[in-house]
Amino acid sequence: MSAKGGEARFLLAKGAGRQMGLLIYLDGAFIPREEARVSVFDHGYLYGDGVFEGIRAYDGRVFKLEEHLERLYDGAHHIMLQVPLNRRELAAATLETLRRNGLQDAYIRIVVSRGVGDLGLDPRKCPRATVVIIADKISLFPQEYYEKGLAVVTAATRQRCSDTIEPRIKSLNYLNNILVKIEAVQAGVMEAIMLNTQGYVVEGSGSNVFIVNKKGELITPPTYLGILEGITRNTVMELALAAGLPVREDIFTRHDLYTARECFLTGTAAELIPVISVDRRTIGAGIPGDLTRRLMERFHTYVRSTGIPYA
Ligand code: PXG
Repeated sequence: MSAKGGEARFLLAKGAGRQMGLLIYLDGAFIPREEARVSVFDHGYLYGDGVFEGIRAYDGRVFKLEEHLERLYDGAHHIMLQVPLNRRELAAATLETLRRNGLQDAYIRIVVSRGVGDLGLDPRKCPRATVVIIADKISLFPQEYYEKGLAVVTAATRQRCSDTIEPRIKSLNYLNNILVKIEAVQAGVMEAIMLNTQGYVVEGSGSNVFIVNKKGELITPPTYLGILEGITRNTVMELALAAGLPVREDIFTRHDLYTARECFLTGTAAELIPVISVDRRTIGAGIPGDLTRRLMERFHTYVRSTGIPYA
């Protein structure tokens, strides 16, 4: 009996060990997942004061690392947050996190928060920013949705105006996006699309949006409308241009969305995913469109043929 118990404990420990195997970068040290903790006095926790990035690695190479770091440092610059590492050092720490965890395909989360300080908003209370890098697996939507497409709704929650928190900053303040996600969940779908206060389509809760109009043009909202300038979005625009497809940034409304021939969402976590209905209006033929599928193929080939190797 005791041997059995011992075996059970061992198996449990082995299973748990796999989980615990994950090493988190925290302020210069690599720490087991269970022990990687940030203070409750960190202003990232107290006030959502900080910036983050979500990055992917494919086949041992980090996709668009420089672009992600540029966005992170631009956001930090805007909120006057001094990242304690320079870009080269943060890139090296990111690659090292991947190596330490032996991950070939991964989702990487870099979080730079204002750091530990007293209660009170004043960022000067925080002498040093906290830097966390997590590398793990992610699958945002089940595989079947990439094949048959997503049903989405438009959210009642509007995008914040650029004169409030600039949507181009990937800040730790994601409550607006979470409210949009809650609307999706309440409607029984996986994602919701946001409009701005003028009724123009802007983006998803964690993704950018594209339509193919009746002329066969690929259209995505311009950044000045108030969106996160997605790195996947920019990649898809480049791939479309390279393939000779007409692509442009333009404003459009729910009507254009409902009457589009095709629609899809892009994001680092989501990659490229077809949308087949919006607010229960069928998009095109109600199946992933030809152009969407062609771009998905090009995207998957491209991500595996580029990026910074770390093996
Ligand atoms: N818009 C918003 C609001 C985002 O948060 C994107 C667009 C796509 O950008 P990239 O650069 O990734 O192509 C994002 C990024 C999630 C999750 O779990 C998604 C993001 C960030 C954090 C979490 O769905 N998306």
